[in-house]
Amino acid sequence: MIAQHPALSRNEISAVVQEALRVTPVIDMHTHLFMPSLGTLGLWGIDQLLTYHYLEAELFRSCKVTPEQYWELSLREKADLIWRTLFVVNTPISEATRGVVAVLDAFGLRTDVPDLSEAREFFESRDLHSHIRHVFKLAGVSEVVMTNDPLDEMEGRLWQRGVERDPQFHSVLRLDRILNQASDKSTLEVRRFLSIWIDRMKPVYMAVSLPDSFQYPEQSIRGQMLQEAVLPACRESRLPLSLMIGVRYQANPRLRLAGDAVGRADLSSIERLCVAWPDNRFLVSILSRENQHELCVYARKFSNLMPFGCWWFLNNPSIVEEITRERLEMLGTSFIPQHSDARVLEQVIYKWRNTRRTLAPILTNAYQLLIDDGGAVAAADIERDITRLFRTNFEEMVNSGP
Ligand code: RAT
Ligand code: ZN
Repeated sequence: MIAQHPALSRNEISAVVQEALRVTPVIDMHTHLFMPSLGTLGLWGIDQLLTYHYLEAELFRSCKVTPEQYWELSLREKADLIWRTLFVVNTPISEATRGVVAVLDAFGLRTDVPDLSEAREFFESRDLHSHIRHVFKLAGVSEVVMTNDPLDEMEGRLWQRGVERDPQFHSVLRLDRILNQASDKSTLEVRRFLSIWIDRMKPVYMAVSLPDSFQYPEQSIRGQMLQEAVLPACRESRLPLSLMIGVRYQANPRLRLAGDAVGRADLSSIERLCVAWPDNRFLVSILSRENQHELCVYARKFSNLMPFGCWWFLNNPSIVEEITRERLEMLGTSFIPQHSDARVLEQVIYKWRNTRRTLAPILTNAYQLLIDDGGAVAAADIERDITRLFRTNFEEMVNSGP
C-alpha cells in the first residue's frame, strides 16, 4: 500500500484483479511435461488428452469395460471409447472432462461432435515447436518445470547422451525410483549418484512423492537415504527438496496409473524436518484436504517451508477455493497457489484458465475486505501480489541460497 499510487474503489477491484491475473505469466512449478529434445516422452494431442489417467478413472464408472479389456486397446481405441463414454453418452461436467472441452474450444475446434476426426486432423498438422509456443501463450505460462527421472530407461539414456536444453523447461531431479531402488546401495553410492545427476541435469529442485504413512525420521531404507544422502545433498547443492505427501499407492492396481488414492498424513514429520534441517528449503504439497490447515500452521512457523499447489484430487474449483482462501488468510501472499501437474502439453491451457478463474473472486474478496477495514489498495499492489504468487515465491525459493 504505497500512497503515491491511486487507491482503487471497492467496485474497481474485480476488474483490476482479473486483468492482473490475465497478463501475469505463471511459472508452472510442477508438471510432467518434457522439453522437445526428450522426444516421445513429451505427450501432446487429442489421443493423449483423452487417455489422461484422471479420465481413465472416470471411464470405468460410466462404462462396462473392464480395466483388463481397456489396457488391450490401442491408444486411438482408448481415446475413442473415452470420448464416446464421457463426452457423447454423458455430459462432460467433471473437472477433467470439462478441461478437454476447453482445450478444443481454445483451438477453435468443435466440442459437440460424435468422433475425433476433426481434432486428430488438427493436432497432426501442428509443428511441435511452434505448437508449444502457442500453447504456452494461450495458457499464460512462461516456463514449466519438468519431472525428470534418471532411472527411467529412455529418459536416463537421453540425458547421458546430452540433450539440448530449452529455456522454457526447467528440470527437476525426481527421487521416487532412486529411493525405492536403493536397498542394495550404500548411502555413499546414492550421494555420488545424486551429485552426478545434479551436474548433468542442473535441476531447480529435487522431488519425491511419499505415502500417507510417511514419517520423519523413519526406520527404513527410504528414511536412511533421505537423512544421509538426499538432505545433505540438497544442503550442499543449495537445492530445495519438494515433498508431495499423502498418496495411497495402487489402492486399485487394476487401474495402473489411475489406481492411486489419498490418505491423511502425519504432518508432525514436517515439523521435525524443518527443525532438523533449518538450512534446507522445502517445497511441500499435501494430497489430503484434511491436512491443509496444519500445513499453513507449519508454514507460519518455518520460513524455509513453502506450501505449493492444490494437487491431483484437490485440483477442483470447490477445493482450490477453500484451500486458497485459507492460505491467503493465514499466510498473506507467501505461498505458491498452484501448479498444473500437466502430463499432456495442452492441459496447461485449461488448468491455468481454471486456476485464474477460481483465484479472481477469492483475491477480489480479500482486497475488498481490506478496503472495508479502512485499508487502501492500488493496482500496483495487486500486480505485485499476483507476480509474487505466480512467479517470485518460486523464483526466490529456487534461486536464493539458505
Ligand atoms: O497428478 C498426477 O498426475 C499424479 O499421477 C502424480 O504424477 C503426481 O502428480 C506426482 O507427481 O507424483
Ligand atoms: Zn505430479
